[in-house]
Amino acid sequence: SIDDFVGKWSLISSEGFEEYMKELGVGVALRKMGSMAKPDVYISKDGDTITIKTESTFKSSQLSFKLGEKCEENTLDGRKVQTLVTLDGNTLTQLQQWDGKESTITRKIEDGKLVVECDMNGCKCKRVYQKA
Ligand code: DKA
Repeated sequence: SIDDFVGKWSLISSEGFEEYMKELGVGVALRKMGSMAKPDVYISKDGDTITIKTESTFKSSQLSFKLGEKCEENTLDGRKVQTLVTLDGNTLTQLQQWDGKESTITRKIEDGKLVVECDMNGCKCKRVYQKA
């Protein structure tokens, strides 16, 4: 359930993030900072509203949404996207759409860790967070 995701999470590993950011169209300076950042992700729930807050030393972002309801998201790299988050089984899927493009971010709990997988045009990255 969504309750499994609630908590503070710290990044412990990251694979392919640089390539994913490149595919998103993120510029070189921001990619450099993005690659070095070790963000903390706070996931909380208030009624049926879920909030995912990402905090790093260089940039932070916050997204609040209800499952199955489209909302507008301002991403860390400055995209303004339409976002739809759904929960299928134990996988939280975030679909971002903008300018005729799309990217998905899935999150699941595996062995007590938060596993985040991002995909843009088949360019995938995997980031693992542990409970802080
Ligand atoms: C994560 O939560 C992945 C978040 C993806 C952010 C994409 C843009 C970052 C640009 C600095 O670990």
